[in-house]
Amino acid sequence: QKKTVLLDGAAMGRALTRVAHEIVEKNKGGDNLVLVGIKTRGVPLTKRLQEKIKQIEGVTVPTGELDITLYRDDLEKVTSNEDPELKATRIDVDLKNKHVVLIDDVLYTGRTVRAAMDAVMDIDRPSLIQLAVLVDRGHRELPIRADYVGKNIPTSEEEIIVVQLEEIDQLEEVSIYEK
Ligand code: 3GP
Ligand code: 5GP
Ligand code: MG
Repeated sequence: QKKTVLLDGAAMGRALTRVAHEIVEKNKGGDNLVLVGIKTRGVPLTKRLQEKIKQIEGVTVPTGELDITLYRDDLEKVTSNEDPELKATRIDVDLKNKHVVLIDDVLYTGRTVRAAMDAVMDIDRPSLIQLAVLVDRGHRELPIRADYVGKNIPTSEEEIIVVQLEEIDQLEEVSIYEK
């Protein structure tokens, strides 16, 4: 198993700072925004973007979280028959007519994001839904793209992107593994 580090902590921080700037630019400030993290690692990423947006705009944008997991937690077979399903939602803020930014660590087939959009639409009708991801690894199976990307990392189906965040993994690093 060969491992290559793609982003260290400093590079990750810079990418997230850029994404925070892009989010406030595209949404003309932070007033209409709600950030929604997809568990697990989308949640700390959401907190970090909230903090950066506060530094840029001086507003604390509301956040929420969604827990969407594969029905079969078989990582080898993500592209198989089963679709991801919603396990839990914690969104205490009003989404009506808001700009909702979904936040996840890795975008792959797009099926998780599709489930996340369904969950958000079930709660209320935002005026806009956008997507921010730390890594886009390609291989979409649905017409879904990210509005904000930390880093595009073209992968083969056999490779795995490992995202490690201080809050969960006591380490800051994005790396790629060849199986
Ligand atoms: P996350 O919950 O922080 O997103 O799916 C459980 C964890 O396994 C995920 O953490 C994700 O980072 C990691 N993972 C690594 N490779 C894959 C993959 O190919 N598919 C899925 N669903 N998760 C993967
Ligand atoms: P999708 O539904 O787009 O296929 O996959 C997105 C979800 O699966 C993300 O929440 C992400 O955590 C996880 N995922 C898919 N591929 C990878 C990968 O290569 N590395 C990591 N860390 N997570 C992945
Ligand atoms: Mg994830």
